[in-house]
Amino acid sequence: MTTEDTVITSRDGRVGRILLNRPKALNALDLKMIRACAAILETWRDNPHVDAVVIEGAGERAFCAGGDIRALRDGQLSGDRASVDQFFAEEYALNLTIATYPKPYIALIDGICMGGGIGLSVHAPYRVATEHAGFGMPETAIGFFPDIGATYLLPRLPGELGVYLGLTGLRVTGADAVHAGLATHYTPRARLADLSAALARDGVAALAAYNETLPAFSLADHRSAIDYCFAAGTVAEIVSRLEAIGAEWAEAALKAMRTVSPSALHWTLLALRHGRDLTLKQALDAEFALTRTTMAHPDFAEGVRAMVVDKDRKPAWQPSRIEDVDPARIDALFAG
Ligand code: QUE
Repeated sequence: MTTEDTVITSRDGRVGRILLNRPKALNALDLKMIRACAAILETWRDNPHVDAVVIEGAGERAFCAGGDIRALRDGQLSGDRASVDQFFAEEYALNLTIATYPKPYIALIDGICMGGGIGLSVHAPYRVATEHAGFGMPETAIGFFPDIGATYLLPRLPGELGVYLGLTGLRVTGADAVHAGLATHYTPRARLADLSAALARDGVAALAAYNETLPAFSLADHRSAIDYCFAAGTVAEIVSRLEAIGAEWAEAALKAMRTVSPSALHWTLLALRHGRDLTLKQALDAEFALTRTTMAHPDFAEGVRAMVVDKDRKPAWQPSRIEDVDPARIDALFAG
């Protein structure tokens, strides 16, 4: 084990520890890291000395910002679909392993937790968020869709909160994540190291003593309006309901929706509605199929270029307006 390892695993008292250790890349997951997590979980599955697993991210900026989308874009553009498939197959298998793991799995989330980071945490029974946590599923901004089982998770959040988060890609705080059901416990950063040590000593019983009173849900006053707007059957109808609301939160949602890929809004809404009736395994399988069709659309390569590669934040979406998306083209992505 060296400090260059991008995943550092160790045993500490009653727990097995996983540290995502790529802080300069916001602990974004590459295939090697996914394999390291999957392998250690198999090792610990039947190890009688490991009562629980604790996963954390190195550094104060991120738990995990997502997946290695730059490599996925390169694979897609060079026609190396096998490498792209391999990444998603192993990432989604890890998501399912975490959801069904026979021992308590506790994610300590201090900093941003998006996309692939949500997949490493929210499927688990215990997710502790600090006041510096930021949860989001921003994939529409890169012309993709909320994957890693999010098509199962988001439709199960209260009301239409999950559709709101999945379409806009807006991030919520740690406290709001607990209110929304994305996190289960709220512990300030200043006490997180103590909690982590207490978990090694006492197992999950330690969580309660560090669970602090939640600040109010910042979306509480907008919950019913969010539910009304995002229950609409089409992206166009959601936009028109938001326009009619005229509140600040609705303007922010509209601004976000007008920035992200118009096509991605359409396929994300369909994927989230489909996911409502699926098991997690079925949703992950459907997402895998959807990676093949959505990534072949030019918006994926363009979105990753604009947001991650060149960072000009000026993607040229095709089409560029929500009303110009052809519904037949979106429906075709779900066929077969
Ligand atoms: C939207 C996204 C992602 C994003 C930016 C967006 C995403 C993702 C990353 C990311 C962050 C840090 C890295 C990295 C990728 O950025 O999913 O390789 O080091 O993983 O606007 O969906």
